[in-house]
Amino acid sequence: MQPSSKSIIGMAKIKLRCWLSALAAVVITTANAQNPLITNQFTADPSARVFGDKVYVYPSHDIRAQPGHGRAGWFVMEDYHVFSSANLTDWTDHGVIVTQNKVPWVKPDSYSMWAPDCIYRNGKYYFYFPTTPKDTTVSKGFTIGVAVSDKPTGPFVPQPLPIKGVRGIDPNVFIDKDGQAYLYWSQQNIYAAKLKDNMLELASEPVTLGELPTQGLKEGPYLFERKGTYYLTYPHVANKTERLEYATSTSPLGPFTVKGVLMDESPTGCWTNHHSILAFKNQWYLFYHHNDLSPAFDKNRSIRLDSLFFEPDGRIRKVVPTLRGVGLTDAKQKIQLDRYSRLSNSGATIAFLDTANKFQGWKTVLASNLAWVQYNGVAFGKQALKTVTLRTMAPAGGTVQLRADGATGPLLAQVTVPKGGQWQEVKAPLSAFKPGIHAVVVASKTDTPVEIDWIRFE
Ligand code: FUB
Repeated sequence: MQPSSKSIIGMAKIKLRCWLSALAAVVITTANAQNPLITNQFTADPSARVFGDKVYVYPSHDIRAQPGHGRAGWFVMEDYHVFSSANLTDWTDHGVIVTQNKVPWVKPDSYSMWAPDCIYRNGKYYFYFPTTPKDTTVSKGFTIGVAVSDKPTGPFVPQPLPIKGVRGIDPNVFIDKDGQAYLYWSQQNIYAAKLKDNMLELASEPVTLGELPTQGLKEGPYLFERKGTYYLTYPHVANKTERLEYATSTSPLGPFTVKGVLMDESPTGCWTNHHSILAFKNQWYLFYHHNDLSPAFDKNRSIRLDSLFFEPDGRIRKVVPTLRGVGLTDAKQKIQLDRYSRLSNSGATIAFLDTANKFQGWKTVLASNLAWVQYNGVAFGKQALKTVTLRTMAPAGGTVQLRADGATGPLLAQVTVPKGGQWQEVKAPLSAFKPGIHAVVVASKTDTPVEIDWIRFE
């Protein structure tokens, strides 16, 4: 039987509705090779995992308090997104996976969806999150719940109740080689317990990991194993703000021996740090956070990523935070020089493009002759590129030179920036092409300021 024109229209409408709802959950790709990793929203407390051939990051999601929504001056967090990347350079936002008012046991509008974790077991992804229960007999403060999915990107279905017997924040789950799973969490101290095979219930009484520092807040535990050593890593306030420390053991439940600091306190006073550590394609990485996009308010944070190395005896080499981050930047993509590797001691500064909308990102300002900025790890490929485009502004006009590999390296291009108070894209021919991977140095040749948003080779 032929469908009637009415039913054809009906089917088309249904298809359109399905298509529109798929579009509503559409992924947003944010190409970004530098720190912070995500620049279109605040992200914090990154729990990163390798699932298949990709890295997935489950951060918490800071937002600004609005009248009647969240407490001004404090953490305001209502949901979680998940981000993925196959190369640690291009990140895809898969959208919201869990939101406070859709979890049956969560106190509505409590805006306390703090640092989560996610782990894979037997075909399911278990997402652990701490927040405030509406039933205060469960906990007067925080407790920890689980949401389960068939895919790392969701949909995650929250369990009807939080995990029994857990009070605290910052869940972290570790599965040992023998298949035993452990839950770690914090509430002043750091606690641990075995998890049942269903990953939803404790299988043992919680123990306090008591060999850690006794003075100063400890939170955000993250446990991993390498070459038979169990590393318990955690933020700790030894002085004024959190730094990342670690202790080791031959067993997931300790006893642990404190080993040292793996990242110092923030030099600019961001009070929290929260991290995770993983190996991906034969390199270890540290995910952590800083308040890059909100320098005046450190409860609006942004996740970062830097490489991590072990000494031959298994100690963790201290990670020095960078803006450049990890990975290579394709010469044909926008190269954000403000996420620099090196900057000249005088004349070069970094500033927000728009102080009223910091999500616009940053610019490099070369204020005087010879001021320079260096950006490492630009992948030029093999095929000769012919031009470079700068998004730039020079109120009095200016000239910059681009060189490969260093301030005295081969000249790639000289670019004259016409006088003007507006951003403009200025294109110049390349005088040389260097195949392969190079640092790019951009240096001013005039005493009048030149501002650069990004550069791109073609
Ligand atoms: O993000 C809220 C809280 O701040 C986390 O749970 C702590 O680890 C700290 O980063």
